[in-house]
Amino acid sequence: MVVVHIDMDYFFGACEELRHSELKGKPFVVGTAAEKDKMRGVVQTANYEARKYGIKSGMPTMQAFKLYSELSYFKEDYDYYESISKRIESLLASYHKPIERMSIDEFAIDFGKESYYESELTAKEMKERINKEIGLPCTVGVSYSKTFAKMACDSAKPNGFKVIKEEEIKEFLGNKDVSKLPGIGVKTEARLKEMGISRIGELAAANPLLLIDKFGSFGKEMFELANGIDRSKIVERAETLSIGRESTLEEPTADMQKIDKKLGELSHEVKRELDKKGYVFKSVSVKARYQDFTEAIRNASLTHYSNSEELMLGMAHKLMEKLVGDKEVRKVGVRVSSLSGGIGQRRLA
Ligand code: DCP
Ligand code: CA
Ligand code: CA
Repeated sequence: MVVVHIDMDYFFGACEELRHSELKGKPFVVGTAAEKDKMRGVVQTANYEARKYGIKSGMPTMQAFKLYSELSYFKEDYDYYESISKRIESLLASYHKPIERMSIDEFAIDFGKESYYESELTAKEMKERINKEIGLPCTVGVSYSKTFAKMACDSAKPNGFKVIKEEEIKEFLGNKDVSKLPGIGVKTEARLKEMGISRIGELAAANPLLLIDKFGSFGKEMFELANGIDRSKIVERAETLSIGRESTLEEPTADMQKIDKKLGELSHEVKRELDKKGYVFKSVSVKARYQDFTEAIRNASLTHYSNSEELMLGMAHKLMEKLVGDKEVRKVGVRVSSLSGGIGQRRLA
C-alpha cells in the first residue's frame, strides 16, 4: 500500500497572501480577533517569516507582538479558507483515488498497490498543480501507511517532499521524540518520560505488556506504531465521494464516434447509480488509458449542481476529445464528483 499525505503550508496565512500580494516576505499572523481588538485574540497561524521570531499557532496575539512589534495582522476569514480547501479537494479528487480530508488543509490519499515510483510521480504532479493552479505551497509525504505518510510530511515542512519506505521507517522513527507520534499529547508524553521512555526507538523496545497495562489499547497501538506497524485506514467522507465507471474498449481506437458510444454507456450507468443514491453532481472527469498503459485525466466543473445525463455526457465528450487527440486509447472512464444531496444525508438533515 502507498499513501500520500498533503498538508498545506501556513494555510490561513498562505490564503491571505494570495489576495494580499504586498505581504510576501513580511512577517504576519492570522488571528481570531477583529483588527481593532487584535491584542485580545490568539494566533491561528504565522507565516514562516514570523516563525523566525518564535511566533506560532495558539499563542496570544499580544505575545506575538512582543516578539516582533512590526507584525502585520489579519482577522481570520474561515469561509474564504474553506472555499480554497474545497478547490484543493476537487483538484485531488480528479485523480480518482480514495481521499480522506483530515482537516481543512490536510488530505490523505490512498494509492493502493501503485509502486513508489509511480506514486511519487503523481504526488509530485499534485504538489505542482496545487502550487500552479491554486497558487499555494504545500508539503507532501509518501509512505506505506496513513500515519507514516503524515509523519513524513511533518518532517519535510515547509514546501517539502519526502518518501519513507517500509525498510527506512525504523531509522526515521528511532531518534525522534515520542511526541512526534500522532496521538501522543503532553500527558502521555509525560507519563512515558516517567517510565524512562522519551524517544520512539525506546518505545519500540519497551515491554508491550507494560504499555498495555498503563495505557490500555492505546498502549498497544503506540507500541505497534513505534515498530512501524500502522493499522489506521483511510476513510472517505460523503462530501468527497464520487461515482464512476470505466470500461475497456473492444479494440484500441482514436475514433471519437466509437469512444462516444462507450462514454454514453458509462454515463448512463453513472446516472443510474447517482439517482439510486439521490445525489446531484457539479464536476465531471474522464480518464483515458493509452496503448502504452499510461493514463491521463481531465476534469471540468459546472457552476451549479445537476443530475442531467445529457450534460454529463456532453462534458465527458468534450474532455475526452482533448485527451484522445490522435492517440489510440484502450480504456476510458467517466466519473462525477462534488456531489450533493444523497438519500442518507437528507434523512439526517
Ligand atoms: N489553526 C488554528 N489554530 C491552531 C492551529 C491551526 O486556527 N492552534 C488553523 C490555522 C492553520 C490551519 O489551521 O493555518 C492549519 O493548521 P496546521 O497545523 O496545518 O498549520 P499551518 O498550515 O498554519 O502551518 P504548517 O502546516 O506549515 O506548519
Ligand atoms: Ca498546514
Ligand atoms: Ca494541517
